[in-house]
Amino acid sequence: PSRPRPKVILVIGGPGSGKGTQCLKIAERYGFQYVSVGELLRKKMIHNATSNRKWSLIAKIITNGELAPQETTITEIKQKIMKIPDANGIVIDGFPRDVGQALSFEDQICTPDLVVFLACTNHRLKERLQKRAEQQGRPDDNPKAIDRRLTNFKQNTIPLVKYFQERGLIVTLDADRDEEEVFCDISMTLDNKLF
Ligand code: UP5
Ligand code: MG
Repeated sequence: PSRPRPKVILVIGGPGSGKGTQCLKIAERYGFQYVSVGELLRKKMIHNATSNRKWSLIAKIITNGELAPQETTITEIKQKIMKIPDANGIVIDGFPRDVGQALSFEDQICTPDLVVFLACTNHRLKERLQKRAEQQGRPDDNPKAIDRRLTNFKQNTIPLVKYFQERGLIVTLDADRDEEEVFCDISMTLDNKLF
């Protein structure tokens, strides 16, 4: 008999809500494979922006804090997931960004087992991103792009969360708190809902 397919967890939330931080903790605790969609796109754009017109355009889009085209994003995720050999689970960081992407993911890949929404106040998001910008300097951690990312997030999230709520797939957690407190809630949720 073939192995059951790996569990698929999507982690969504505003820029700076702690998606990357918490997804790495999930991957470590549960032995899941970690896929960051933002990182996937950033790597690809850095690699291809000078030689490829499509990717040079996408590099501009991302650096401005806008969303990359849906089909490209889904294709990248699909390719990445197919390369993962055997996994108990896959935790996907920062996807989907809107209802269209959610529909397309289900259509082309699978229905997620759980969606975790890291809910944060705008004030906290800005504070964390500003702090990170001083330390690391991601290309899209500039004031203008941060504003675009926050605006896009606000516009798209309510419908997206509602969509997953109607299907009983989403858990919303207060992500304004310390990393450890947030992770404590996440692991309780995963233990309850997945195992
Ligand atoms: N930090 C984290 N948790 C904390 C806590 N509880 N208390 C205090 N500090 C905390 O955390 C951000 C910072 O806060 C860090 O310094 C951390 O130490 C601290 P992080 O875990 O990095 O938060 P995260 O939610 O991952 O923030 P990120 O900036 O990565 O979110 P974005 O959504 O902006 O970034 P992402 O990489 O997902 O997407 C980037 C871009 O890619 C998008 O804008 C878009 O252009 C493109 N994209 C698409 O087009 N389509 C996609 O599907 C996905 C991305
Ligand atoms: Mg991140």
